[in-house]
Amino acid sequence: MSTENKYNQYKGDMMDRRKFIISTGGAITSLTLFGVDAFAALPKLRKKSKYKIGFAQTESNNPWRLAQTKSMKDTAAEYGWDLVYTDAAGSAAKQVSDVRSMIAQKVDVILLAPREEKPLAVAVKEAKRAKIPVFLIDRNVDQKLAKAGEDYVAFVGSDFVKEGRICGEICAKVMNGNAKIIELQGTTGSSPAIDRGKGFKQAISSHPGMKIVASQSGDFARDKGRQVFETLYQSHPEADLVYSHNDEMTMGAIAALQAAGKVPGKDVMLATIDGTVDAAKAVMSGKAIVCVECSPKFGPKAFELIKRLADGEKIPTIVGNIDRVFTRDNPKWVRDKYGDLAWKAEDYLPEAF
Ligand code: GZL
Repeated sequence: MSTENKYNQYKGDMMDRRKFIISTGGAITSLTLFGVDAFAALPKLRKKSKYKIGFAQTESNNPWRLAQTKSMKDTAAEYGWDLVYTDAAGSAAKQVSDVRSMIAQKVDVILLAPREEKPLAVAVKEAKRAKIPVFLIDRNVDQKLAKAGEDYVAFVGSDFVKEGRICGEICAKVMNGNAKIIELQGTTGSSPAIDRGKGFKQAISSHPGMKIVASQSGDFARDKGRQVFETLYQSHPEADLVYSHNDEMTMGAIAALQAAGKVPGKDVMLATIDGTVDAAKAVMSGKAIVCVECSPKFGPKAFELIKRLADGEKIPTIVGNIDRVFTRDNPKWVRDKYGDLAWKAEDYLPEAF
């Protein structure tokens, strides 16, 4: 090969090598610049006698939220640790800025209940970059945007798909596989709303007679749930079953049915999730077929996990809740299917929130 050709060959190789270095260098830069720091390890938690814990709450518009907040505050007091509490008042954007303020205050750990799966992933990654461990409490973030065990320590909460599936299974059995269903969805984009809808549809998919005739978000709120149900029921008077993603919206639907001269539990059956006092009583009185538990009492479990993290333990990426199944009579077929999780609502009532 002539000298000139050898030089051109060398130049070409160098160009290829330069291109490779620029492209990979650029990729690594962009990975760190744009926060896709998938290579960085989870932040550690130094062992000390007292911590400053941030708890970023979504809102305080229902008994579930109030009970969750009380559980966190009571547990922080028992531990003697400082709690920095924020309330996003139903705004995901405010919840992101609440987390940013905790980062600025250099809290030791952040407990976050992401109001919606996508917007809060940004806050999770910013906390990681600030070397603050995050536990996602009760709700999750979109796993394509932030991952447990990589960007945050763990998700601590219920299996929402299973909650929805149990509601669907029990409704299908009680309605003999035939129902026109109005679905009251939780907060749009929240993991409980997404997955409770998924689980219920999975369960009824094997029953062609179980048809969802209308589905709309009541934002997990009682009055919004009432208004939404009223509108949907006016358009679908044939509906004979309400599947509601939480008790507050269920209570709204019951109020709307009664205002329309209908008898809940007779003209229209209801299935619900959470385990509030009102819902337990609705099951006991036959207004609701079933209430699947979703306990808000996260304080003890969350603080125990913080201690274990400080002790250097490997924390599982999912720390699940046990959700019981409350019916009025806890019949044999329910006990056979759900075992020890099957309870009579009246036996659960003293624990209800
Ligand atoms: C579920 C929780 C939900 C409750 C609602 O873990 O996120 O939010 O089911 C609450 O009652 O508003």
